[in-house]
Order: sequence, then structure tokens, then C-alpha cells
Amino acid sequence: MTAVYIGLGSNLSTPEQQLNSALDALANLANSALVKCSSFYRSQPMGPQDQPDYVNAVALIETSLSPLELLQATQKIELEQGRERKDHRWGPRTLDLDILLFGQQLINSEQLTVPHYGMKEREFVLYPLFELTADLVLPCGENLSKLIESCPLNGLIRLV
Ligand code: PH2
Ligand code: MG
Ligand code: MG
Repeated sequence: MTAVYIGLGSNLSTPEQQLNSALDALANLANSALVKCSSFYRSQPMGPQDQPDYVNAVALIETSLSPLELLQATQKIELEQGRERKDHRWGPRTLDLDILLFGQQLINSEQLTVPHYGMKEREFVLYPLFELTADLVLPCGENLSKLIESCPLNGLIRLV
């Protein structure tokens, strides 16, 4: 089993319900177990500003799926929750599931880049991740706590 961190995000169609449904789906994933999920956080949109705020969280699962099997499974969940793939870059979406970390693996294939390319600068990824595993060390050797120090909150609010 491999420990995998998944970023969840939504800013359409009652985002908190979208995240809760996605967590249900992750809990029911084959050959996997949902270990825990961070609090939900409200975040300012990164990218185009003419879109609603996001709700973000990070989940930790244990899985024996391969990275590509997990990618297929998360894409299926996105589609089942009304994700439209024609979305313009960084535009609004009902559900985004991003594989952030897959154990300590480095993956650079056509379909998948892990660690997620933007995770080191994104407050809506780093702070929920820190809530889950404060002593996390990334595959590149960097400490999560160090990355947090240089990552402004940018209005990130933890929801109760
Ligand atoms: N996801 C994006 C684009 N912009 N902004 C926030 N705050 N949270 C996100 O998850 C997010 C975003 C594309 O994946
Ligand atoms: Mg994303
Ligand atoms: Mg994505």
C-alpha cells in the first residue's frame, strides 16, 4: 500500500457538497482506504478572478492501485460529478481531484506529473496538507513546514 495525498477543489454547484461526495467516492475506491481528510478551506481563486471562491481540502488515502489506475479513478469521479473537460485553464469547476504525492515516487509521464507541479506555491494545498501531516518531507527533500513559512495565506480561511 502506498500513501497518496489528493487535493480536492470545487467552486461550482455547492462546493462543500461536491467535496463530501468526492470523499464518499474515495472511501469506496477499489484496493484503497481513505485514511483522513483535512478541514475544508475557503480560498481565493488562483487564475481568472471572475469566478467564485474555491473550497479546497487534502485527503490521505492508502492504495495498491498504480498511479495511472488511480488517475483514471479520480478522473471518473470528476466526470461523475459533472466536470466538463473543455474548461479553460484555471477556470471554474465542479470538482478537481489532483494527485499531489504518490508515496515518494517521481512520475513524469504524458498523463501524470507527481509531485503535482504547482503544489509547492499553493496555499490551498500546503496548509491543508500541513494540517494532515506537519512533518511531511517531499520527495525532493524539502520540508513542508519550510514551504509553509514562505507561503502567504492569501485570504485562506479554514471552515468549521
Ligand atoms: N484550482 C484551479 C485554478 N484555481 N484556485 C483555488 N483557490 N483553488 C483551486 O483548487 C484552484 C484554483 C485549477 O485546478
Ligand atoms: Mg487543480
Ligand atoms: Mg486537476
